[in-house]
Amino acid sequence: TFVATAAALAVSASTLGGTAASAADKIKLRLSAPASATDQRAVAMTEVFGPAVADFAEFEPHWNATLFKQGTELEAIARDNLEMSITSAQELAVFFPEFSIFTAGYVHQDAAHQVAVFNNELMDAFKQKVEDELGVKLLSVMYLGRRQVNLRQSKDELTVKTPEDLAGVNLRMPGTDAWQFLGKALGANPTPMAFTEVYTALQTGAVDGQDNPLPTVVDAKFYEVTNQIILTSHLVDLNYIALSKKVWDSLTPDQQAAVQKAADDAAEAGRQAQLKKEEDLVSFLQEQGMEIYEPDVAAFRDRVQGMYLESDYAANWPDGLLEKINALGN
Ligand code: KDO
Repeated sequence: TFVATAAALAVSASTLGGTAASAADKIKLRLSAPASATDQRAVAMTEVFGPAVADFAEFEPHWNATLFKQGTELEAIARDNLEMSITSAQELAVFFPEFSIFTAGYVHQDAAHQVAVFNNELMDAFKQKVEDELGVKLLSVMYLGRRQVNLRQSKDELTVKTPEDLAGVNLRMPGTDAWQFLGKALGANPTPMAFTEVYTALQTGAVDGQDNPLPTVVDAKFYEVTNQIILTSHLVDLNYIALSKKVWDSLTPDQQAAVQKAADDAAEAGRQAQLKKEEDLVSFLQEQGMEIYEPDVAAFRDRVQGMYLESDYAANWPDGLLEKINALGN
């Protein structure tokens, strides 16, 4: 019978000295994300998260959006078709408009501020809603970096000092409304497009530019098909490590604690690696012939913040929340 067989298997496993679950018994944790395997978040998940849960879970990441298209992962988790993703506030804002506060330009100040906000009680209601209504648990916050404007045009062809200089510039932004609004707030003409299509679009001139942190510009080799980077730092970008709530509920308390710690440790390792890259990569990019310079950042900040505050987005932000977020920064 099945019971007898299972008991026999358990005996043979313990005879072999193994206490860990066999591969067949392990919980499978498939993660889908558009990031490449060499992106620092991916490296941290593979090298830190996976091994830390290996006793009871088989971590199976799918990078480059090969399992699910960018932006469809949350729904896949909600429908029990996927266990994990590295999601964004922009994607969550599609379901819960109040998440747009974390997508607004010039709100988060730096990596430490992101962590302080995520771990503060002000996040409790956000996390709870995502669990209750989407069946997704947000485990930890990952640092993507300061997003910069990266264009095909040389500085001679177009020098960008203020948002007005971006008028008519066809800027690829990721594909949700929150991202398009940010592109408009920067003064550009935003075009939605999946991350995996951006390199070719830059190469062929289908778009004039894109925005991402410097480590992404290097990792995705956008420097091969662009000529300048304007250091607007318009969004200190974050991601959340997302796990199916159903999977979470199926874990023992010890396993839950291990998953939580693995996620926090991976986020921290990825954050430190990404911060270092952000600093180190300026000279690498310059060696590749990129022109990198600071615009009038105050002009960008004023316009972006002003546009958000006047927008419908701000109408969905809980009263006093922006002040609480600001108070957790410098
Ligand atoms: C992008 O599409 O530009 C973006 O940077 C958006 C982020 O939220 C994140 O999903 C990221 O892509 C991917 O992980 C690829 O690095």
